[in-house]
Amino acid sequence: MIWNETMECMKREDMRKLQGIRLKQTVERVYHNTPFYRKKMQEIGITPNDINSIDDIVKLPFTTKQDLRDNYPFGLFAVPMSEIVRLHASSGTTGRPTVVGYTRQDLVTWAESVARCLSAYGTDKNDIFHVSYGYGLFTGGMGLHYGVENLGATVIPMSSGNTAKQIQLMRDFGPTALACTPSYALYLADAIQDSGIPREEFKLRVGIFGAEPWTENMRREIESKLGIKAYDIYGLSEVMGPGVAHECEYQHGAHISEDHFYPEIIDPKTLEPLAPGESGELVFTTITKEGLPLLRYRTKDLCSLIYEPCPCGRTTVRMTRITGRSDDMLIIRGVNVFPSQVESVILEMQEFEPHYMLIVDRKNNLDTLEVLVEVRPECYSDEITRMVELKKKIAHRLQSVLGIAANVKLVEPRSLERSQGKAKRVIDNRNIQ
Ligand code: DLL
Repeated sequence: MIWNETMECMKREDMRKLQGIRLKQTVERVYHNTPFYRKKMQEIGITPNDINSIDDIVKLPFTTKQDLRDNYPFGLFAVPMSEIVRLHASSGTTGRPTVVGYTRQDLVTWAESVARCLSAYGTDKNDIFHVSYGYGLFTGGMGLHYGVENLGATVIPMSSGNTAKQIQLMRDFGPTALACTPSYALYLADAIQDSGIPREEFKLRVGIFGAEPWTENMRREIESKLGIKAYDIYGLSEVMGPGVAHECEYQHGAHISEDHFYPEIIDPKTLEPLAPGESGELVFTTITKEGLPLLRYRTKDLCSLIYEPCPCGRTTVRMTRITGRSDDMLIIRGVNVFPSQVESVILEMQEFEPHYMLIVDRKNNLDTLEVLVEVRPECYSDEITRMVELKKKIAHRLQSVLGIAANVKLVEPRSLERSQGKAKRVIDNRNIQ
């Protein structure tokens, strides 16, 4: 089901024309209303008159999370505070949070973008959504919430936490769709199993998972444990929140609502745009946003764009799964390591649960990588030789995928801390500054 056929199925030339018009309007708005952008544009000697089509986007300056932090809290807003009706913030790992502001129209756009996602997942007004993304400053909970209402379906604003209550209400209210992080979905699946309540007592059929990287293996794991179809949803607070991109029934990349969010892929080192299909850093320019318009915002997310038409009928460009971030990449003994690589190894081996932790350290000037991984209850044994064999097996596989040796520690089922929000999978104890 296509929610907004005009926009989602538009011919490429028409879409580019529309994007050009909207880009020009955005550039005019920020030039006149945001001193930060006016200064940046003056520095490189351009004015809104230099922007006449979407191809001119490459003339514009980039924006980073640091720019938002430097102008904390509201310095990049392009409208007076009297026009801002909602604030959200994303907690950074360090320092000041990134604050985002929405006008009334921005909230309409956001709710529509999320409704497009939900529609593409095959849900409609007859569905009941259990939203376990956190409500509050995080965009996940409220982002999904208003999208569900826009769809006309029923929303259970559960938020995160209190798993026992979540399970009770999931059984009693009969939600057909679950929205949460993929790691919490796995956690819930285990908790449901532990509760002893038969799966038939739940009506779930669709899952809407995002906010953190996950893999195809993890998708299969969630689908089989919960008996649902799991879909990817992508987004980031700075650009809007959840709903920037979504999968369709073909699940071959996530369609970007490019009438609102214009994507580019750049080389994160040279900052040069890459050719269609090449992998690099995803950059977004918001072309309809009023409260906090962003020019060429560097997401640090690594992926590529698929321009070929999709059999679902949507013509919007698709993004592949995020394979890592240009800034969460670990360099261990000179080798680039992404936590998602470790995850893919763990998930392809049946003996392990999809719960793991990487601990990076530096001993005697040498980087060390320890991988803690949970063994499935049925494979866990007191027999040392069996455990040693298992450890060897995964260590070998990790070495071949990562290109470096990891010190593997097998831990008991359920012993690693579970996350109810975004999973924390890496502890980097090195102090390399
Ligand atoms: O995580 C918004 C969101 C909420 C998306 C709920 C989907 C569902 P932030 O907290 O600003 O916003 O974090 C944004 O999370 O740059 C990615 O690195 C990561 N991320 C979000 N969705 C996905 C996804 C929300 N589907 C950052 N796959 C982004 C991989 C994702 N990574």
